[in-house]
Amino acid sequence: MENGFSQTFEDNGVILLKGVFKKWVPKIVTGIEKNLSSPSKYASENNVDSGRFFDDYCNWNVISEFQDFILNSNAAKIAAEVMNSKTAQFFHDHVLVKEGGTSKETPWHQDAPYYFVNGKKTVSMWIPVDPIVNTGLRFIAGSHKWEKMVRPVSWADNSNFYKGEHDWLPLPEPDSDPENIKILEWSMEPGDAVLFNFRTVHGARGNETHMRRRALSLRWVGDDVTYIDRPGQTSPPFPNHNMENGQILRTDWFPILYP
Ligand SMILES: O=C(O)CCC(=O)C(=O)O
Repeated sequence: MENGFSQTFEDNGVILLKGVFKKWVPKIVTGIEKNLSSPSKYASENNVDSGRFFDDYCNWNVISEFQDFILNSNAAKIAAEVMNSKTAQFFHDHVLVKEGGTSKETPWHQDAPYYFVNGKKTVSMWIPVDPIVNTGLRFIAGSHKWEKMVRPVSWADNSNFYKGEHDWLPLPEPDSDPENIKILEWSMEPGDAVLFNFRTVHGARGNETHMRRRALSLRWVGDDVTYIDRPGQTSPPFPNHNMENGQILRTDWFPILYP
């Protein structure tokens, strides 16, 4: 692992790791194709005008290739290291497929407000299995340190994700303010990963290429994380979880995989 691995993540809220999961790509591809052919009740097509933007989550218990990857790769160890946490607790898996010819952008957002997770030590790992040029995630450097969170929206139509009035920041428009907002983005190869904090603001362009853009995101939490109520049903919802504010996430649903 490169020197300053954790420091770069701490400063920018995101880090690119080249080739870390390269040998797992065939398994992840098989898992994604299984998911596409047999979506769960949570799958969404995200209301696109052209192409396809599919996403689905929480399938690692039924897709053996995902389970193998999550349990037997060094993902948990990397998660603990980058979060600077003694433990890495698995939160969920998320498949995201933006087919070629899909103009729909992924809105700028943070993962945190959609989740019932409170704490600084968090990491999402976005792992593409197709080459990425101009179609990958884009990050606002340092945005994980913003005090308030950005208004979470429905990806289908950018409407408010939670009902009612809440003290969110408005959706940022980083492309119109390049002098003040630094965007980080990279070309990527299959099996590379971008790791980012749940509070790092990110989004993506449409996929105007002729290539598929399939990715698996793994979500991890660290040793300072506890359950927090949000103003409505979260995404994923995890019905009947029976947790209360301040509890650590129940380990029978969210296993500690490192150490
Ligand atoms: O793949 C995308 O377009 C969005 C992915 C994302 O927001 C995430 O993995 O947190």
